[in-house]
Amino acid sequence: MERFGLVGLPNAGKSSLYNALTGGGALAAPYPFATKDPNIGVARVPDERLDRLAEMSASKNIVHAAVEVVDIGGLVEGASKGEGLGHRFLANIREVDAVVFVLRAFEDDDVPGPSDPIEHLRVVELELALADLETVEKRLKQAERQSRLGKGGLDRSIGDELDALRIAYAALSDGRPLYRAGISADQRALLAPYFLLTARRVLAVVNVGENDLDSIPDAEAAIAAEFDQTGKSAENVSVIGMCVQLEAEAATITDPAERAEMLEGFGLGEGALFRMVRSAYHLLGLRTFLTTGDKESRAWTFYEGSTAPQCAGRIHTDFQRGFIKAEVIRWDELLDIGSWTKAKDVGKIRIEGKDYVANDGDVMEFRFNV
Ligand SMILES: Nc1nc2c(ncn2[C@@H]2O[C@H](COP(=O)(O)OP(=O)(O)OP(=O)(O)O)[C@@H](O)[C@H]2O)c(=O)[nH]1
Ligand SMILES: [Mg+2]
Repeated sequence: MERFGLVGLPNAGKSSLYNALTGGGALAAPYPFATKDPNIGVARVPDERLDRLAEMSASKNIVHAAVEVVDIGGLVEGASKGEGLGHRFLANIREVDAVVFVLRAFEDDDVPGPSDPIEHLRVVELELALADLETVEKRLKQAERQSRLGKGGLDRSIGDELDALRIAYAALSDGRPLYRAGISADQRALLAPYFLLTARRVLAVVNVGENDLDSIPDAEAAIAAEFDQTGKSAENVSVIGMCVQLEAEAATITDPAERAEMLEGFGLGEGALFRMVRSAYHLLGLRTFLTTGDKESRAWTFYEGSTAPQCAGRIHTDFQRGFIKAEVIRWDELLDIGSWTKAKDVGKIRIEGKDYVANDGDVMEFRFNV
């Protein structure tokens, strides 16, 4: 399962957000380093398409897609040199697929620490960039030595890697993280073995106070502008503002109607948690296909660009190995028609072969033999 790590300064609201996302009971407390060992939980990816298909099929069981969320301890200035939870903290980040920055914008006299989200962002970016700089510097020296030893018969792959390392080094020396350094996908792949902290995609959550809900759009814009100074971050970064405290309170209400009423009362619509999980999911290149029947309706995760057999493999490796064909229809088309059998009768189910590239929202059935 894909993993998101929550990263930020102490008291930013990471554990509160973790609890809201996973229904977990992590300690959220108004003192720094309340979290020492990471909390790991599972967040459901809400999906209205799935709910509606399940209703159509009168499914007994509904299974949502899910992601893993890791609540990591707070980071402080000097973390790259071992301050605070330092190295332990950095090791926890290396294990996640995408990073969620939690940036505090709420003011509360009972909760120590700065409440300027830009200050939070600067400290977090600088510490992660410094940690990466150390890794890249070491590897760069090594690679330069290797390429000198290679003399005339310079190994091509080392040459490409050297280029990537030099670009990374230049950006990191400026304190600029790699997600906004304009690194190409090929260069990123060459740097992958070094598990760099800033080479992954970032979703920034700006945690706004419960009395400042009107300021959410401005807070989002300010952080987005900060990220975009170089104009090179667009596809790697996204920003979402919310009041974590209110979202967390709403998340504890189990009755959906009551929860909706509370969020509505604050003018928060469906709430920001759902939007946050969906945008994190999307940012990672994750997409969903669906299966539906009277026993079960289910959302399955696949990577953007996957073919029909690769999607089949998400269900079972046998399905991929013995893949013959996929029967496919878009979720909303199926819903309009009203049932799979009817859709088949009117010839609306497409037959797709092994080269078919799946789309987000496809409903699929696979034919295979083993
Ligand atoms: N007023 C207010 N308080 C909040 C908000 N979000 C979190 N808090 C409070 O801030 C304190 C710190 O929150 P945590 O979720 O423990 O913060 P953390 O980022 O996990 O902190 P560390 O684990 O120490 O790094 C708790 O007392 C929360 O109740 C908010 O939106 N408004
Ligand atoms: Mg915490």
